[in-house]
Amino acid sequence: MAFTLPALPYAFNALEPHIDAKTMEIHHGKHHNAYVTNLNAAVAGKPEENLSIEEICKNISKYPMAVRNNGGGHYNHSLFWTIMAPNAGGAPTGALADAIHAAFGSFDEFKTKFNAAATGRFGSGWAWLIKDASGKLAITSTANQDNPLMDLPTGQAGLPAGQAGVAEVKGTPILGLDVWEHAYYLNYQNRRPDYCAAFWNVVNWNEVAKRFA
Ligand code: MN3
Repeated sequence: MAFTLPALPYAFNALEPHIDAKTMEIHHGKHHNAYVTNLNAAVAGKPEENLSIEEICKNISKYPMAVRNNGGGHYNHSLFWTIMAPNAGGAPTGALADAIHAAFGSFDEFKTKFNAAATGRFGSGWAWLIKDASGKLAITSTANQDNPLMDLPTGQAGLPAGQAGVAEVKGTPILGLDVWEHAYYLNYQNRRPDYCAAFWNVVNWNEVAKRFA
């Protein structure tokens, strides 16, 4: 098996009451697991089965949609589990806090803009905090399982009809929020803004700072 499902670094119920145990169990064990299984099937016997998932994302334009969808799903969820933790939340400190203030004015302003990206993403997708090539922070969002690492055109340009573009801004994700309904529907139903607000209580800023560094 080229790719494996990473173990969840905490118990299914560890993020309650913000994210419920049943959602975590299904999200990790069924949804993420399916991306891994389908990614392995899509790369079986091909050179890309020996690449890292980051390398695959950075060259995603070379691969079929099954690799884009399931490879993106594997990368995105692998990041998502680590940037959350029990007894977390609060505000970042140090160099990351400075960079957030420099880019967005204040931590509250950053959260407002990130929540706007998360709630404004129509249908399924992700909101991201990314570090761009110059080291600056930016907020963006992507549809489906795309992510800002992917070497695809911005907007709709150059893509086959019916395929959404990827992030308007490219860079390395350091924080991501899954806004697919499977991430919140059991507990929040249609109330995506409530889920986005609750997310701040479980953000693992130590891990985000490590990815920023
Ligand atoms: Mn998901």
